[in-house]
Amino acid sequence: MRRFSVLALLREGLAGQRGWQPQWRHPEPKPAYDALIIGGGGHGLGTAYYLAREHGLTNIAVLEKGWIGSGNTGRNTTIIRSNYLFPESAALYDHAVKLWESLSQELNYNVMFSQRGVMMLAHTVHDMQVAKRHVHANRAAGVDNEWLTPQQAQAFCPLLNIGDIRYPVLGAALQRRGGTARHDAVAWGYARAADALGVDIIENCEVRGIQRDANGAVTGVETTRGTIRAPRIGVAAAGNTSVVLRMADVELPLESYPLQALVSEPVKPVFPCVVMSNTIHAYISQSDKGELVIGAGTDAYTSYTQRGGPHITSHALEAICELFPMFRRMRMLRCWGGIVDVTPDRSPIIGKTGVPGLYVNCGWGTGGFKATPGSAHVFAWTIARDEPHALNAPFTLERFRDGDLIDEAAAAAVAH
Ligand code: FAD
Ligand code: PYC
Repeated sequence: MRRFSVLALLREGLAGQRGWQPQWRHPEPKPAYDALIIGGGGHGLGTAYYLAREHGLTNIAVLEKGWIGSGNTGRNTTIIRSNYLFPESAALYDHAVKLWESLSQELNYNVMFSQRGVMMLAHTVHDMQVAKRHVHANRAAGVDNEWLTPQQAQAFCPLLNIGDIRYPVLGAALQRRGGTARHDAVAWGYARAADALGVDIIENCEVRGIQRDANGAVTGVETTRGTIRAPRIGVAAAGNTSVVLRMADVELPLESYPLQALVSEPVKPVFPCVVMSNTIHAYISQSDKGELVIGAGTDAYTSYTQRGGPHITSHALEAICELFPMFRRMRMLRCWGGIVDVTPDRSPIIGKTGVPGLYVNCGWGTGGFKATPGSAHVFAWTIARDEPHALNAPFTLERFRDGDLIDEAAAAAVAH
């Protein structure tokens, strides 16, 4: 069987892959749809999938200015967890973790979800107090989280240096149900499944304007591939959300920053879990390809450049080498940046915008990959019913007007 597939692969390679079927169609945009989603990342594609699958809206299109997954979905370090402080957040992120657990089956596409455990280190007494507060709050909300001593942390991740280092490890919070998934498989899996339900996925189609009628309601968009009409538009454009929403005169409380990550040369499996250090702004896991996946904090300055300062990654690497001395001689292969959209309380915005027919899903900052299925699921509900799902009702734009902030700066962890 193995021999057969290697031969088949060879044959396809030599024949220009003519026998491979495209996983989704590449249709020309129609003049009009029942709904449009701007942004072909995991959140936008997932939203289209749930709109079609759960709400029967199949005459819809996803408009992506580049290729699908070319934004933060394809740039992130894939850490998935739900150990946020407030019950509203724990409920939203845990909704996502539960959907992750069956996503490969749901989409019939292997998204390689691996619940290998996410361990967040504490290096100071203050870190310990914050981490224990999260452990207690999560357990009260029915979300798994546990406190480990330094020795227990090392037993869970044997490469961890708990000796006398610049950043002593005083303990760790461990969410065993946390882990990783394959980022672009999430975009591809949702795209293929949405396409099969009739959703048009239109790549290389940048939205340049949002059209509105005399009452202010949306009527369509102007794109690099022409005008497309629709009475409902959902925006899932991550770091570009402010730019897109300004096309409809909507100002959002968002700031966009570069966030960087890097990968090493591939090595055999050595690293069994995910480790994050919020104080040091560094985190690490090993991909199934064998690369160490390492992330850093955000730049201190707002920017749309998709690349950050080199001092940020070198700081993260110094810290990683102290925590895991075994990696000192590893060579880094490449690094990159994405633009993350950060709200004042470090929680997302999912809801209506004040412009009839225009909905937004944004503000995930450094941590929206983990939320992809849950966020897409409740955003689809919001667009289909013109009202929030119970899980995203606390995350609408009105909370900034009413002062009902959900301050997750400590749980958002990296960067903020
Ligand atoms: P995106 O994937 O960015 O999709 C938005 C899409 O909108 C883009 O493809 C873009 O091209 C498109 N677009 C923008 N403007 C327009 C327009 N005018 N017309 C048409 N299309 C447009 N989160 C975690 O949970 N765990 C992590 O470990 C993690 N690590 C990260 C590491 C890095 C380096 C970065 C940058 C982010 C990380 N994140 C992480 C955050 C996470 O990647 C994002 O929150 C999440 O992927 C956002 O998904 P999305 O679908 O909303 O956005
Ligand atoms: O939100 O868990 C997270 C995260 C890790 C790295 C970047 N974001």
